[in-house]
Amino acid sequence: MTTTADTAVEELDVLVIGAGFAGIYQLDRLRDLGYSVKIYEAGQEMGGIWYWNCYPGARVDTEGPIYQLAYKDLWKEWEYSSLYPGWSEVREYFQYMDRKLGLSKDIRFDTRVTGADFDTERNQWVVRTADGSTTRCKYLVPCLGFASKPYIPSLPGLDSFRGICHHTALWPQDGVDFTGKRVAVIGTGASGVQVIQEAAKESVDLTVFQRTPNLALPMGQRRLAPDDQAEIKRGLPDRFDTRGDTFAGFDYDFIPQNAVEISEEERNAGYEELWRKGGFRFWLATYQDTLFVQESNDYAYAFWRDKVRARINDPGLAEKLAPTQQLHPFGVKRPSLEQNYYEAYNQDNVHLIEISANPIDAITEKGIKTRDGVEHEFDIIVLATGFDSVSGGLTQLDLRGTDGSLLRDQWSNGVDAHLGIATANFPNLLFIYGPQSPSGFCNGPTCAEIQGEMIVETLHHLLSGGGKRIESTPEADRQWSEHVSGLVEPTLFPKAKSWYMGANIPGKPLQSLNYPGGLPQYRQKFAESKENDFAGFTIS
Ligand code: N01
Repeated sequence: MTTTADTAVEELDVLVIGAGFAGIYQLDRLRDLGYSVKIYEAGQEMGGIWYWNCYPGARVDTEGPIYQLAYKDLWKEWEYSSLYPGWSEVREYFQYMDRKLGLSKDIRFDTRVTGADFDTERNQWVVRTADGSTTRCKYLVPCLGFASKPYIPSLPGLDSFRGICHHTALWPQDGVDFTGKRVAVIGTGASGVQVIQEAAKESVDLTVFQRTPNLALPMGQRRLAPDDQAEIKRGLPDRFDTRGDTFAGFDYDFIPQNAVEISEEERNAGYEELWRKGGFRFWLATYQDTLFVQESNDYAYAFWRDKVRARINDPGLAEKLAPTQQLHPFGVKRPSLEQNYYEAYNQDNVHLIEISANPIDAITEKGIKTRDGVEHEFDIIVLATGFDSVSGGLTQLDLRGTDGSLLRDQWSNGVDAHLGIATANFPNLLFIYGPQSPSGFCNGPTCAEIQGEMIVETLHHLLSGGGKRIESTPEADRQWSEHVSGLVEPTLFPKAKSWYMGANIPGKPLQSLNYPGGLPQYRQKFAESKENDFAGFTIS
């Protein structure tokens, strides 16, 4: 640490922002390679998304065994107790990694980075934090996840509500008790579905405000017995190896067969098998044309709809939760994994208000007033309204590049980011889970390691050539954007208003925020750049 007249300025090789999977992998890898590196983390603990999203029912939608790092054989001594672990157990996994790797000694908790300027004379980032401190680093590596900027819609009167109101991603660490309370949940995305399942059990009265039904899939949750754990351990090395070769970093991939080219009997037998196996298989291990060809997608939707409607007693409710005609193609808005979501609506204490037909007019002191003039009274309002996803984490920071302009201004008409890890005018800024990388399409720990290694290799290339500064070119950024647009264009993704396309935030430019070509192609693109002397980057 160097000291100037009035302030102490910490100097580092690498400053990582965020102590989720990507951040801690980056810290440990770079530390081993001899860099001076620290993480600044806004929360009080490690865990990234699992620190902030501690709402009732928060649970990972990836099978636990592959929701961990393959790195340093950490998995040999770790077991999740159920197939889909809850948030507190994922946090325990981070504590376990800390005990093994000694991470927290190099993490400054409760330290929110607010912005950074690039000092072109010293080729350093000058990073500011909310507590007023300044840090200088050669390389800045934001590992913000794709959901670090919660989105709260501008609902008139929101501040006037006298009860308890929280966004799911800003949930109080000491929890909120739903027991005996009248609860409202606004939003039926992944967060909404999970919190609804818990609130239905605990509250005296639950009202769900649904704008678009979630096309949720059966999770297939189960406890893992000692025999299961032993079998999982035997299979894990192969499953880890497979992860990098699949579209979404899981250990399964699309069936290389088109639903439109096979008989109805064969197609339905395939769907039944995927449904029985559970999880995201009905989405990401299904026929390869499902997310491209409307006819194929229609088959998947009809199968999903009929399965779900069979679980809902009231036909009117069934029509709202699983409409006869699909509102958007299946799977181009993220399906949730559920355990008892549809059965919850059969309970007398659970009500559904379709705000597409009867919008929220205002939040009042007592509750929520809908367009039909009814004021619904609540003790607790849960805002499960999502995130300014993928790009929002970066653009909320005051990051200023070489010409003094802000990153959010540079991206005001849309994101351009070479390989999804760098953008012109911002040298030595390398981001993980960033826009136009697999990000929200990828199992987190898989991409933490794969993209983490890309950062390691990029820094190694820079330093081995004696360079001080690496940055992508505007041309490379533009070409990458065009490549991403070209990949999403033939898919059905643009047909839904989803966070995948930035459509959930009013005024946000519409574009594919995640890399839609799958992990193998993404890795291949990085390999091509590397083989060509890191094409798309300039070094000085
Ligand atoms: O957010 P979302 P999320 N008035 O954007 C509604 C990951 N995740 O936090 O669909 C009323 O999906 C909105 O309605 P509509 C996962 O990748 C993972 O649930 O836009 N309603 C929608 O229903 C996920 O996809 C896990 O019509 C409004 C909801 O709010 C991503 O994070 C758990 C509204 C927002 O859904 C985001 O999920 C949780 C308004 N003005 C999250 N604005 C696990 O792995 C929005 N909505 C378990």
